[in-house]
Amino acid sequence: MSPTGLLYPKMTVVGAGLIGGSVILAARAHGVVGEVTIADASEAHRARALEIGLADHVTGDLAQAVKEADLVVIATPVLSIGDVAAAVAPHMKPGATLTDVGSTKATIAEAFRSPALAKVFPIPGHPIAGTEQSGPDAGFAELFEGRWTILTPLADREDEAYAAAVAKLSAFWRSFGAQVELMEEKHHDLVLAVVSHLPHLIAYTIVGSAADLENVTENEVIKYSASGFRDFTRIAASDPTMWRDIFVANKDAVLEMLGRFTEDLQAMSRAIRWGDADTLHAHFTRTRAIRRGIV
Ligand code: TYR
Repeated sequence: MSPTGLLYPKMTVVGAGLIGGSVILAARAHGVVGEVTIADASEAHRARALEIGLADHVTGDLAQAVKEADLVVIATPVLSIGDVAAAVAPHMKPGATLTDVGSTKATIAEAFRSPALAKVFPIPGHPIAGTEQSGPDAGFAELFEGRWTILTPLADREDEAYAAAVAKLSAFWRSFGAQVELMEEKHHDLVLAVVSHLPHLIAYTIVGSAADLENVTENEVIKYSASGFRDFTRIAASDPTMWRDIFVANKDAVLEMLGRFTEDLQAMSRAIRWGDADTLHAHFTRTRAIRRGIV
């Protein structure tokens, strides 16, 4: 139990996946929520969530699920978050908080600005945490410990009551070990495009490239993957629907970063072709220093 105390007597999580499940387990473990309801469109997910006792109530009925909630957390793939927000809007209690955990924020902030959400506190959010696993069994209470959660409060809603809702949601994330940062949503999407979306795209691409080779067997790829390939295969095993949605939703920022990356890759290619050892060494020295600044 954390010293924070009960923050939200009733919490509803839409989407019983890795993140939704982890939010529930973490919030329960630290005593910051009371009754927990899960809403999930998948019958299989609902059955499994019930079986493992992930929530007090499990339902497929969104309206019913959010009716009494003090906090609603949308933890579905990015492209469906706006639709879920629109669907729950007329049924939420005035003064309740609505948040999400999506990996992109601009399109979600747009949806959260809907006049239908004027009586609640919509606060887009993104915990920078995860694994390549998915589904109701994938969650664990410690997932957010020592990680960042970025909230992108709506600039046009910054009255006192809204600020208090943001402070409370920040306390919620902090209670189970996350550090919270507030950010403007477009800036968030640009930063995440380079630190998360582009790396995933590279992993998806390189694993595909290796699989397509005619004269290298799949067995060899797997066998020798400790030589750098292994981390790519882990990332490339991430949930396909989740990542499809991220690239559709964050098109502009990803294309901007991909353009820069492609130019830099061309420069590396030139250095290798001309045997420019100094350029290669200088580049690798710089990147090693960056890594050492991180860990
Ligand atoms: N799936 C990533 C990993 O396994 C983690 C992650 C992905 C975190 C997307 C945040 C996010 O938006 O390393």
